[in-house]
Amino acid sequence: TEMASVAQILRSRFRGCLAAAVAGDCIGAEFEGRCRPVDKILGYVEHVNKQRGREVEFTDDTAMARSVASSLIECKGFDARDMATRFAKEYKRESGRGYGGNVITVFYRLLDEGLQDVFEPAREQFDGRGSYGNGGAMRVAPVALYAYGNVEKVQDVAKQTAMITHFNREGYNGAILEALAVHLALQQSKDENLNVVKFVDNLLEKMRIVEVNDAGSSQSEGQAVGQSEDNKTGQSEGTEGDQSEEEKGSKEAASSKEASLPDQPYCAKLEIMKEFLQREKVSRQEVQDQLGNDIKALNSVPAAIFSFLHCTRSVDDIPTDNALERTIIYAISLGGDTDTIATMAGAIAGAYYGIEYVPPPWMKACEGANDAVRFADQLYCLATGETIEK
Ligand code: R7I
Ligand code: MG
Ligand code: MG
Ligand code: MG
Repeated sequence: TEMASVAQILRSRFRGCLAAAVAGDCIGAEFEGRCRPVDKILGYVEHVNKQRGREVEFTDDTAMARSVASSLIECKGFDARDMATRFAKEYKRESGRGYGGNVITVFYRLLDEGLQDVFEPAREQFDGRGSYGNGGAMRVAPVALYAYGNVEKVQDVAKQTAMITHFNREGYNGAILEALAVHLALQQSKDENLNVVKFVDNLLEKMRIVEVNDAGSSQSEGQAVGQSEDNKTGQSEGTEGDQSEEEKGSKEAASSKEASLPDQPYCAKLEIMKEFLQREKVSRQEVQDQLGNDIKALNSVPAAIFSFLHCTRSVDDIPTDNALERTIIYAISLGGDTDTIATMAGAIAGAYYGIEYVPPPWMKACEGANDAVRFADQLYCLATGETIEK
């Protein structure tokens, strides 16, 4: 029936989201921290396609996404303490998955059973500024599935799950943006070509509210949480007193510009992305320079979203008709934090194209790909209240 087919498509998209996220992490891991010509990546994909077992291993990105998924499933909802404990225990079980350099300090503290506030260790990272790394965003896809159909819940739970390790606004807002992109991808009809500019406009509309609401709320200026307002004001008055009128004027101009852009850094990146998408050609160099490709959430979530949108069309040097495959290869070809950019791009692409687009050889080669399908089915049941007969 019609209804059954709508349900089947949605279920395929849930599966595609988590399976492509795993594939992006596994395949992208080979190139993390490097920037290789696209030929080398295509060659590596050929190699992956010939594997018969589960040789291509996942990294921390998938390890943590699995904890997010299993916590939501087991608790039938978000439980910060349970999720935090899963992160920490998983790290203790397999610490060699390539975790971020500082997040492991949080894990050790989370293992302490006397800990009162699960968010405290993350809050104290980097002298009270919290981590701006992409660790909150890289693992967030299961949240968008769990909260399917409720955009407020998507944003709220994305933020909470990120804050267990990433208290910096760039860290958790990156998780919100990635979750919104997955959410939006799940909702898009595939009957007509995706309007990529409208997709970005949708994200901009949501992120404006997110970024305006917590601008200056905490760590945006590198200010330690807890530093008193008096102290801040005192400092700025002291400096301005010594300046000439001319210097003062240019400083005011600079700070009013800063108020509109750096307070909304994700919106600024989305505006650049929109401009890129309206152009005939965009070089990888421009994407790297302007959107970024590193471990900062701000310099990787936009690159992942762009990879998905850019690859809805053919890409000259990536000769595949499969747009999901193209997305992951393109994301990796941006270099830098390749496993993470590819896992985030994969999650969005998978949510749009569905599991049928994840190449079967990848499902076979990538460690954790089948588990991802199982998690997706369980999240589907949780989100829709439907049951899947096995
Ligand atoms: O964000 P996180 O979980 O790392 C994820 C990355 C992904 O690429 C994974 O694939 C894995 O390779 O690691 O881990 P964090 O330790 O919170 O952040 C990662 C790194 O970002 C830290 O080790 C720091 O080098 C840097 N960093 C900061 N540096 C200075 N000041 C994050 N926040 C700050 C900061 O506030
Ligand atoms: Mg990793
Ligand atoms: Mg790493
Ligand atoms: Mg990485």
